[in-house]
Amino acid sequence: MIKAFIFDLDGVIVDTAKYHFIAWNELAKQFGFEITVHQNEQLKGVSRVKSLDLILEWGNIHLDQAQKDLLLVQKNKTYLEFINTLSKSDILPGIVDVLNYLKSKKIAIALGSASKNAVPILEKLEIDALFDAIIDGNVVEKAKPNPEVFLKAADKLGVMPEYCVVIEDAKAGVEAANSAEMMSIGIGSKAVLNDANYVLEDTAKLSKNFIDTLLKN
Ligand code: B16
Ligand code: MG
Repeated sequence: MIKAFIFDLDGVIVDTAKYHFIAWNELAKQFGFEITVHQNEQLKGVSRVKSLDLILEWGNIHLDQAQKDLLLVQKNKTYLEFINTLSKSDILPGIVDVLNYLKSKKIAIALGSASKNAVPILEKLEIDALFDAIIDGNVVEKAKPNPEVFLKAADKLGVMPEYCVVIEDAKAGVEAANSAEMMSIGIGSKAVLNDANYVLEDTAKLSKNFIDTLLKN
């Protein structure tokens, strides 16, 4: 019996991946290289600290912690300039309808994101009030694929993990949901998200019919 839905943020509710990509690339350019689209895929769902480590590894750059901290602040500053332009119109197709439909069915809703900017993003999108629990990068210690983010969300909602459904666009997020013993719905390519219980090619496919089928089973 499904009692809660836990949504990832970037790639499920809003496409902020393109802004992360620009901000990380500005940083990489300072060191004389650029991040490829393929490399950017590997940054999805990965924390800011871990993303920087990967990028420095790709550029074969070695820095001390103080230098890394400065870069993390710089990257986030660039990223926030884009985030400040967000509005309701940036919410991915079908998401507002799904959130409202779940509310009407009295299904609990949580956010489970690696982002430390999750709350201001939801506020910009004007959907923060629809979430019964928000678990983000500020309260999670172990990054996806560790299930901590989703287990904390279930705990905050007071729902057993087996009654939760996770909506994720990243492979690491699907793995985290599976480790938490929750049902996983992947948004994106079947080839990448093959471990998910269901894969939908985009958020517009999260129809009322699809939700009803899940709730009935
Ligand atoms: P921030 P999600 C993740 O969000 C992004 O997919 C990932 O690219 C980003 O590095 C991470 O948040 C941290 O974001 O720099 O805002 O703390 O997909 O888990 O919602
Ligand atoms: Mg994501």
